[in-house]
Amino acid sequence: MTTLRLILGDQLNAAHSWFRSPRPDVLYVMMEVRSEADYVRHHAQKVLAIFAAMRAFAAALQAAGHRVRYLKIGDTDNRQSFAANLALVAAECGATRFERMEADEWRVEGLLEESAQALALPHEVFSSEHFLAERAELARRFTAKVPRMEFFYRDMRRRHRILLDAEDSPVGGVWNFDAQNREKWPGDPPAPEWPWAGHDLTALWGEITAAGVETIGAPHAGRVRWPLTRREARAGLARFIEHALPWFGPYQDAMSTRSTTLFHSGLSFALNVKLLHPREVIDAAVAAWQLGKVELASCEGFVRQILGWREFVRGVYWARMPSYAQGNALDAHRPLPAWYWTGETKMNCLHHAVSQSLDSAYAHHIQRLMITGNFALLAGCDPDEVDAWYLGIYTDAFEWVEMPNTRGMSQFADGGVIASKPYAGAASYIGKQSDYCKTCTYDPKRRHGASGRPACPFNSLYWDFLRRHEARFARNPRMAMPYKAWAKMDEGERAATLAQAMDYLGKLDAL
Ligand code: FAD
Ligand code: DLZ
Ligand code: SF4
Repeated sequence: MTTLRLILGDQLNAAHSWFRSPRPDVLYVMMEVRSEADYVRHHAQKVLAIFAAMRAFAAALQAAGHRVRYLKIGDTDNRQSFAANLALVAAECGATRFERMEADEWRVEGLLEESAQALALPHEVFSSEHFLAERAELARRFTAKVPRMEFFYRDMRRRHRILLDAEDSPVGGVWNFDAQNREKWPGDPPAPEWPWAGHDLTALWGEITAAGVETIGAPHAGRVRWPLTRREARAGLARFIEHALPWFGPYQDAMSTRSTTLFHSGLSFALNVKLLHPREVIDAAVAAWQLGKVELASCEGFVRQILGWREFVRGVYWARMPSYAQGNALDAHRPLPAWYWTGETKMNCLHHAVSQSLDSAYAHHIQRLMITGNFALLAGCDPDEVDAWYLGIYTDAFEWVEMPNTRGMSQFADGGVIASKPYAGAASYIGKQSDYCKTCTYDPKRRHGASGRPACPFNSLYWDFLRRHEARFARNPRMAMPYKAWAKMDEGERAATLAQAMDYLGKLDAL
């Protein structure tokens, strides 16, 4: 009697009840497969980090006495898909039962259901024991009407008793300190170094390329700077709490040419492959506040991202898939400009955000939302292309979290399920939050004009975006200010601005 248990590349949860004690009747199977490496063009560091973390996890299980069958990408008997490899290993070991954890992606859940049918063995699905809200709970809370994130978050604070006082009210008297979290970073305090040490994965990179996997971005295979084990992830969490969390709040929305991460944690990869549990990350932040090491505004701002946004987008994803993947509420069809794959644009903010992403497989939230995402939104780029770009380029990109952020929060392609207004901004916003504009070819103050320092494309595209979508947004109270400003603008100024937008839209690749 052998039970075959599948562990996916983003299920590296050593604390899972499966692993409490070794069982001679259980064989764990892990596999590096072309079907997962190829369904989208991934960043080289994403493939490297996932495979290396999977190998380290398998080795740790074996060292603890568990039986593991591990298929490497270049193994000759690797059939390169979940279904075919499961059939192979089930036959090899004479499996009498198949068990797996819930997959986080709708696509993979379907593949594994089909694989289980084909195996024709008794089949059981377990929780991944990672999220704070289980899928059944999400199904109850995310019905036809999706709650607003703020109310979901307050509910999660109450349910999990996080940052509450004795009367079940939020500590500090308010639920949300967002208004205090919008400062520009002057360069002081100095931002911490990149949070992760390097790993020499040259041999693994050789195996990946020999197998023919095609990737984007810089592999930096001799020094892959991502956490591969729980021990490393825990150490990174401790460093973040000590050196960055105190400044997380005020500089949460800041951007700079001088720092890739600023005061962000860089923990998303470790969280998403489940090397870290969200509760331990939240508890570490709350403990730092209780000890007086960080202000409440920073602690709460950080907790909100994990207890609020991360769990919330997962709720939206499972409530709305598969139709969510087709949403294109703003009817956007332009191809993504070619420089999204090279960083070669004169727009300094985009040059930095894209180049950094290609180099490190990381950008922090406000770069994703207000630089790369904002531009694609204003230019009317096809959400399918935008989605594929975000799903490939970041080490933390898994569809359940990437898609609602991209299609919903950033591109408004879901028609407002996630965001109550589009995250559209002109150069004034980018200039206020960053040092990008100072050294840019374009003039952040101009709406139109090519002579001297040409007008910043974000400005004319912003007004063109508002005009294009007037019917949808003009009556949205949160959009009243810009529509009023547009109405007040001189007729000639409006015409010149829209003509500038037309001109830029006709030559996006050259900007
Ligand atoms: P920090 O700023 O230190 O935040 C701490 C943690 O909070 C993160 O590690 C993450 O787990 C969580 N978090 C923060 N913001 C969000 C959010 N909006 N949604 C869900 N969790 C959040 N996050 C991903 O994990 N994977 C993605 O593929 C992804 N794609 C995105 C695409 C777009 C267009 C946008 C606007 C955001 C996306 N995000 C994604 C959310 C967010 O940008 C990243 O989680 C964050 O930048 C990761 O860096 P960090 O660990 O330094 O985050
Ligand atoms: C992202 C990814 C990649 C590139 N490769 C593998 C793989 O070879 N084997 C595997 O088990 N998982 C991989 N993953 C992660 C899966 O795509 C992940 O399990 C799904 O994204 C489900 O959330
Ligand atoms: Fe970006 Fe415009 Fe500022 Fe240049 S001027 S950095 S394009 S916002």
